[in-house]
Amino acid sequence: MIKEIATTPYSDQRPGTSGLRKKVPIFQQRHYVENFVQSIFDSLTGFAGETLVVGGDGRFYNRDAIQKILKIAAANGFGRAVVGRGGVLSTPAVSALIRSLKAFGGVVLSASHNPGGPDGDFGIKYNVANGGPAPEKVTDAIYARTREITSFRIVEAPDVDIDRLGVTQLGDMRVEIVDSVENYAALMQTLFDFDRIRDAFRGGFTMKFDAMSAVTGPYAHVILEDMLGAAPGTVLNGAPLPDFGGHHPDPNLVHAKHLYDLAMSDRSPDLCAASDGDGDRNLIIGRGRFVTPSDSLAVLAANAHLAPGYRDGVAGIARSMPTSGAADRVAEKLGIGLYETPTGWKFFGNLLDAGLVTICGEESAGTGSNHVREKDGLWAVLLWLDVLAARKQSVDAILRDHWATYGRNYYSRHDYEEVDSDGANALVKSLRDSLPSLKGKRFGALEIAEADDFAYHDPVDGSDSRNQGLRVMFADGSRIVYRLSGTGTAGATLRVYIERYEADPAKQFLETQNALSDLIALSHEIAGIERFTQRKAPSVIT
Ligand code: G16
Repeated sequence: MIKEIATTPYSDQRPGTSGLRKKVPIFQQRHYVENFVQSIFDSLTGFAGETLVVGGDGRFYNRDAIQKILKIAAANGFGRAVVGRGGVLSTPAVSALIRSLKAFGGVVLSASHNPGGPDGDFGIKYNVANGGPAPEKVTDAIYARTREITSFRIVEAPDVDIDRLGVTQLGDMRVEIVDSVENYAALMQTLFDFDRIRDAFRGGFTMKFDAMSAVTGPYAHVILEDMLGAAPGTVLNGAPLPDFGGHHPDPNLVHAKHLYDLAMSDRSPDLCAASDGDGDRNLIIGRGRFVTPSDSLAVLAANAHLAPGYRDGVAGIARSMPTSGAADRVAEKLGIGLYETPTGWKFFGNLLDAGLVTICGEESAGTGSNHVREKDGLWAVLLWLDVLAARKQSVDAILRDHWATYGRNYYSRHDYEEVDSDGANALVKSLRDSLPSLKGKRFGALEIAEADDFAYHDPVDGSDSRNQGLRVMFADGSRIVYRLSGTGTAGATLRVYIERYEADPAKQFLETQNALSDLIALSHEIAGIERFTQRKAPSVIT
């Protein structure tokens, strides 16, 4: 039976960089989830009888939210819902399922790399028929709707058993519970040379993959250990836990430091890798060599043709604006397009759909391709594995060769987390106001060539996105970029991205923070970081 239930709007349901992310207790407020989900459906048309994919990273509140979403979807007229067993699907697996089932869209439940648990974070994101995050015009419409919603529609029925594979009926909607891994693993087999990778493992290649007690555990066990023959024990922390074991499932050098330490030790396997809460980010560290996400994008783009799924080459490369320019040099050499977009995977969707780009990446540990419309952590690991197996070289050797060919972009991101929002906003305003006067200013050997507020014009749909990050660009090609995170859930997070290009092979082996030290000092001075945030140093350096 369908019920129409009266509700009152919440004022804080504006989707950020990647859907609505808040602390769990906020989502647990009365009708908070219901309002947002009904607002999603109110912003869409033409889904009567269509298929909706639903799944999340298994974090705390995933199961409760799924029951609500299914009942609201059924009441709103969807014909079929496809749900990963236990409500578990990685973000790229949702994208893959939407595409292979030709579904109308999907709902992804995750707060990505943010901690989980009763006091942790949760999130809801809507993905459209191409498998990617809804574009801004849709998220804007959803937000507008959340501000005026007065009721939602829901089927009154017992909860669906989401742990048993098979089909059940919920009102007029069919609910299919499917294996979380199968469809995704089959897609990976079409892209990579599994025989070649299997041979490498048989020949003694070793790796550790840390699933961080998050969603990629089951995927990695099946693909790396069962299908590719990696030694049992290759996958660490492979059982997904609702609170990620109390850890921060963020595969960076702070939260995956143990992996970094292992890779730098004499016990290092050939490859250390990790993925985040919902499986879309990746960390790649070879024996003795960390690969920055920006370099990883460039190396993968330059070598993708070695994998069967990309043997015809790469049509173009896209990167988010704050991502380093390493990929630009690869695009230049290959004679293909390079697209610079705002932060947020949703901006890659149109470029991928139009066939303008094949590979995309972001400094925030995201890399992906046209196989889905999300970044994809395991995909990046598998492409690295395939390239390593094909070239029969170490990660370090491949990176050195890359820098010798293209030059090295020294790159680091400094995050000031949970700073006071008013202070952070004041910093951005003050810096934005000072942009016109920065051009031509000299700081020692560094001269500011250009300073602006990044704006993006989408070449496919013609839409414009403004205020996407403050760029200070120097005459020698160095850059400092400032922006506020759109994914934090407490206070504000100021991100400062610092980059310097080094063409001289003799100078390509400095420690990164040392290589960037003058720019780092300048990043404080130009924006008055301490004055506005009361912080002398960043909380996370990646
Ligand atoms: C999300 C987005 C990414 C973005 C990242 C960081 O990743 O999908 O496109 O780069 O957030 O965004 P911000 O700098 O605004 O915090 P994820 O892995 O959190 O879904």
